[in-house]
Amino acid sequence: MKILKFIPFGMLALFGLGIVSCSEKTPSLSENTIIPKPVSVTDTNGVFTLDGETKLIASGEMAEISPLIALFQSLIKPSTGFDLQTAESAESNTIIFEIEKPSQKAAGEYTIDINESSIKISASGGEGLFNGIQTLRQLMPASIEGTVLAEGKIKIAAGTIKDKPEYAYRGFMLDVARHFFPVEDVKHVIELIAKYKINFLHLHLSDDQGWRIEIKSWPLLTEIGGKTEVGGGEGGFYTQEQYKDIVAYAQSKFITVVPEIDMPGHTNSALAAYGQLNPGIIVPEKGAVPFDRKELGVDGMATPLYTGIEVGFSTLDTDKEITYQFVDDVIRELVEMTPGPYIHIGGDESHVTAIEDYIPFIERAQAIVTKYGKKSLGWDEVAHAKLETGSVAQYWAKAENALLAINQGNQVLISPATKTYLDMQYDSTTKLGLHWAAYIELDDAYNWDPTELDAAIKRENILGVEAPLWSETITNREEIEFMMFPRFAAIAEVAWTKKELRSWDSFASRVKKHTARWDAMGLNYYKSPKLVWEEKK
Ligand code: TNX
Repeated sequence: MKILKFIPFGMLALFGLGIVSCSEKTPSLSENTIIPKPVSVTDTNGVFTLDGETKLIASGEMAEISPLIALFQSLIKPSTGFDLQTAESAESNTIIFEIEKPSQKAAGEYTIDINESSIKISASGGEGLFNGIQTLRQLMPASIEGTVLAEGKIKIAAGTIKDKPEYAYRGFMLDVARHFFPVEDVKHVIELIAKYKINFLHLHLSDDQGWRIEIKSWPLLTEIGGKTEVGGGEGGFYTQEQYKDIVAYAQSKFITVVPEIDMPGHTNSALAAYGQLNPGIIVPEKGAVPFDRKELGVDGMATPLYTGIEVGFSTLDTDKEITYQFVDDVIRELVEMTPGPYIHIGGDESHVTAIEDYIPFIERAQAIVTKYGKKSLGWDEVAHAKLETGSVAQYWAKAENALLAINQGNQVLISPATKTYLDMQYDSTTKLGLHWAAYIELDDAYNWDPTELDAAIKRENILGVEAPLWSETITNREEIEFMMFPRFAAIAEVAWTKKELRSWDSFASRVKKHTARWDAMGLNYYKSPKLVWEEKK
C-alpha cells in the first residue's frame, strides 16, 4: 500500500517560493533567442549586471568607436532611464567596445565576452562592433526595444559569443516606385533591418508608375514622372538632399544604399516625362506599338502616366543617342550621391525590347556605371549580355540566367521570388500582396538555402541574399511591417548563418519568443500559424 504523506501548507508555500526564484534565474547565455543565430555561444559561470553605474569604455580608434558608444547610450536610455557614462578605465561594471588593430577578424565579425565584471565586444572595425551591439541588445529584456520605462537592472549571463556573417551581402529591397514612401518610413525600415545585421538597402527608385529620385539635368522625371503611383495617389519623390540624408542615415547603421534605376523596361514614368526617349505608343495591355516618327511628325511621344500594375509594356528607345545621354546623366548624378559600390540598372521584364536591342543597351548601361567607378547590379536577365568583371546578376526568376552570369565568371545575388519575395502572400487569406510566384509562409521563407537552388550555383558564386518588398499592394508603414515580419527575420538568418548551423525548430522557437521584442516596438507583424503550432507542441 502506498502511504501518502501529509505535507504541511507552509512547506508547499516554500516549494512555491522555490519555483518563483528559479524562474527568475537569469537564463544561461546558450538559452538566448538571438536572430540571426550566431556561430557559437559558450556558457561560463556568473552574471553581468548592467545598471546606471555601468561605464562604457572605448579601446582602439576613438573616431570609429565614439559614434557606436553614443548609439549604445541612446539604445539603453529610453526603457531604463540609465544615462550611461563613458570612462577611460574602471575596475568593474564596464562594457568595453574594442576595435582590434591588427585584427584577424573579417568585416562584420565580432566576439562578445561576458563575465561578472565586464562585457567586451571586439571587432576589426565599426561594422563588427555595430553587429555585436545588435546581438547584445537581444540579450537584454524585450522592453529595451520600447520606450516604456522598465524598472530594475539588466542581467546578462556570462559566456562568449563568436560570430561572423556567412554572406558579405545581406540585403533588403524596398520598392518606392509603385507606392512612394516618405523619408521617415525609409528610416524606420533602416532601423528595423539594421537589428538583423542587414548591410545593404536596395531602393527601387523608378518604375512604370513613378520616378522617385530628383535628377537635376532631367527635371521633368520627378516633376511629371513622380506625380502619381499605383491606384492614382499623389506619389512623390526624394530630392537629392533627402536621398543623401537616407544614405547617411543608413551608413550610420553600417548599411550601404544600392539605388536602382530600372531600364530599359519599367520606364513608363520616364517616357511620360520625356517623349523623346519613347520608341512607340504605349498601350499597357499590348506594350509599345512602334510608330514612325517621320510619319507622325513627332520626335517621340510622351506616354500617359500609368497607375495600374501590369509589367513589361514600356521600353526606352535603344536606338537613339539621346537615350544614352539620359542614362549617362542619371547614373552620373546617382553616383555623385552614392558612396556604395553598386548601381542597380534593373534590366528585368523588358518584354517589348527585342533581345537584339536589349543586349547592347545593357552593355552600354553597364559601361556607363563602370566609367563612373561603380559596379553594376541587374536582375538576372542582364546575364544575356556580356557582363563586366565585378558586375552582379540578381537571381529572382531563372536559375538558367544565374548560370549565364556564373559562366561568365560573375557572382549572383540570391533573391528567388518563391522564397524571398516579401510581397508574396503568406497564404490565400492574406489581404495584402500578390501570389504569382508562391504563397510564402514563415517556414517556406526559412527552409531553403542559397546553395541548394541549383546544383551549378555553388557557394563561391554567391555574393549574398536579398529580400525584395515590391509595393503594388503596399501603401504604408504598417503594411510594410506586416509583409516583412516575421519572414524578414527568416531571410536575415538565411543570409547570416551558415546552413549547417540552421534549423527550423530552433528558429521557430527563437522567433516565437522574439515576438515579445516586436510587441515592445509596436511592430505590426503577421501572427504566423506556424508559430502557434510550435507553441502547442
Ligand atoms: C516581378 S521581380 C517584378 C516586379 C514586380 C514583382 C511583383 C522583378 C525583377 N520584377 O516588377 O513588382 O514581380 O511581385
